[in-house]
Amino acid sequence: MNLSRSEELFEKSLKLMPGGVNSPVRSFGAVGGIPPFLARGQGAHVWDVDGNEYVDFLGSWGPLILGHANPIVVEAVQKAAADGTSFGAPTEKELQLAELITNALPSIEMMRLVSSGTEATMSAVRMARSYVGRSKIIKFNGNYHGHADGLLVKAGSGLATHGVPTSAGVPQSYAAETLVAEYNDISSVLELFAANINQVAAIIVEPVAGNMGIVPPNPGFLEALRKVTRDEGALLIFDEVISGFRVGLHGAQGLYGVTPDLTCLGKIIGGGLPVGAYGGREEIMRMAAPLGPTYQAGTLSGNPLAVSAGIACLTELGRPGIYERLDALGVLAEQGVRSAADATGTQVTVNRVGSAFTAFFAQSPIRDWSEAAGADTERYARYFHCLLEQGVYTAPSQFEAGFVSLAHTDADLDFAADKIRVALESQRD
Ligand code: HOZ
Repeated sequence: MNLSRSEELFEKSLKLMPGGVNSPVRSFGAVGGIPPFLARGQGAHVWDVDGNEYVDFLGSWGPLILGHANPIVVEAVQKAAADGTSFGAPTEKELQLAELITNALPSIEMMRLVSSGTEATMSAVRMARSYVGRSKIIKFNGNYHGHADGLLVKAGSGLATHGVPTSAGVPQSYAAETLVAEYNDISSVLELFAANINQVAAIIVEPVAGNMGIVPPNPGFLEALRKVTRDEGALLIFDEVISGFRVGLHGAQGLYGVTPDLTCLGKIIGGGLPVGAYGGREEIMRMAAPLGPTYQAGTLSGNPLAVSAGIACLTELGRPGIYERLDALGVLAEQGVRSAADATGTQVTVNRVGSAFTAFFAQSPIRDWSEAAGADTERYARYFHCLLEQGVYTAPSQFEAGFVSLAHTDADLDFAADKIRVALESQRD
């Protein structure tokens, strides 16, 4: 595969940006080699600057549920741009997007638009602390909630990819406010509450973990979190930045029937442009300035381009049969990996929720971080490169998710299944 132009650009980028990238996992640190510099995307396909074409299962890490350059989204953004790219004042479109979100997720009675998932989780935690009047929060080992200081503790995703449990630069005093439980293990949560009586403001959880690879909640786990937070006077925050509008129109909270106090969103609600949101029970959200004493703001919050893309995307997702189609595509993707694994005698554990999935190089179920961390990352790296060379682009880390979009066709999935078989075959022991 010719990557000469990408190599040239990467070399220059390395001098100007740490790791040559604007977000660590993109540097291919976990899998080695040169990241192709992408030039164009259309539907389920992307092209790099050297003209190589790939079937894309990265989907910009989740937002592109309609595929690349969806014409309805593109038109909405073009129209919005022609009317002005930013006002820093209220617009009707912000209200439209808020209505689409709150209609789909009724637990969100009142909400704020921000510009990223990181802002959403950071602000939701602040709101919870302010409402409950306590400072500690509980998060889960291997759950990632963006890169706000207090949430970068045992945080999965890029940190796990690069073997860093907790980021440097987070003051110990601050990290001490973050208690870490094990995902899918309610007893670890109960122990933390018992050891920190009346100190925990909230639990923040990815209801479907997506940043240690996809790890679904065990039956009863989310319900148990709901119960313990109610019993202990703490709030339950669902970080649905990945799962929101991905695992169903009503998110993981709709899929599993558990209602959080606060929800964080991002990715899909911006249709591929930078948007985040947080919201929940009105009495909690009334803590936000100017109604309450808790500050949060943003010049580009509710940016008209991003909001227009989000409206277009969520409107499409509201059409009948969309999530059935996404699920069917997800099943095909899963089957593709499983049949390739069977054909080659490879041990692979596939976790999938709807159109999000991860193939772990592991022999047993993956239900928490310690099991995910046991997956064979070297094999994953070889598998990843073999796929890339054959024109299949997937996450450059074992600890991230693959995403299928509505733009993927059965032919794309057949193509990928064939290449996956070759990839597994070529790196058999
Ligand atoms: N770790 C992020 C996704 N889980 C990476 C996002 C990016 O590099 O764009």
